Amino acid sequence: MSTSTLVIALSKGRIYQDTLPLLAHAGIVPQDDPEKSRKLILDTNQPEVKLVVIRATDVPTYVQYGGADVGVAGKDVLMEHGGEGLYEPLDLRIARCRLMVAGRPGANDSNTRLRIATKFVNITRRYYAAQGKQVELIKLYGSMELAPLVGMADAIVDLVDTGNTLKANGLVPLEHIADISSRLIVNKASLKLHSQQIKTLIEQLRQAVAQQGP
Ligand code: PRT
Ligand code: MG
Repeated sequence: MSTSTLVIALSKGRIYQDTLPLLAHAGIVPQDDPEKSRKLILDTNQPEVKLVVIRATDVPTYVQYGGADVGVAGKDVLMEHGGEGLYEPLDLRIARCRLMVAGRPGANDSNTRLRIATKFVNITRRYYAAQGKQVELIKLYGSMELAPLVGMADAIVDLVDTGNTLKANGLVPLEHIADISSRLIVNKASLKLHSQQIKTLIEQLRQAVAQQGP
């Protein structure tokens, strides 16, 4: 790839779907559909802009190490990653949800040390440490809701949108940790190298977000 190429990292699914209209506002239109294509680098209508479509949790890592110049990642993923080497200039206000402690009603009342199952181990450790509480963490990679049902954990830390997944499993939200939305992230070296290209992109996306409404 030429050095003037700008690489944008996205994840499949809701982030890709919600970012497309924002990119279109910036005049960037992908030439392939990542849900159909097996290609890892997608061309766009602009010869100097490429998209890479990767796992949501890998987006900050690609941008941190310069594998991509910019990316779109959930605040949950950024909080868990730590944000090292990343500049976060814009809240895109897409893929919104809440990061919560959830469990059976009253699960967090006990005075004994709680067992928490989550994929967000760093966030969870910090959250309880700030309250001076010792918890036991169980790292999972998905379907956290199952852990309390099979008696493996007292509670979970997970993302909640409608609350339907919790409800379907007899769980309730117990504590609110953070409001989540997706953010534009930029590699700090890229910002210097592609300064004008990236500043223009940020401004166009900022306008698209404002037009998108509340
Ligand atoms: O799915 P995969 O393992 O490939 O990766 P991922 O889960 O990291 O990616 P993806 O695309 O599912 O999520 C990407 C980002 O979308 C997350 O990092 C969040 O910032 C954001 N987002 C917004 C959500 C949700 N809403 C959401 N509801 N991510 C996940 N969920 C899940 C949640 O984990 C739970 O299982 O949906 C379920 C709850 O939804 P409700 O509506 O039943 O409450
Ligand atoms: Mg998912």
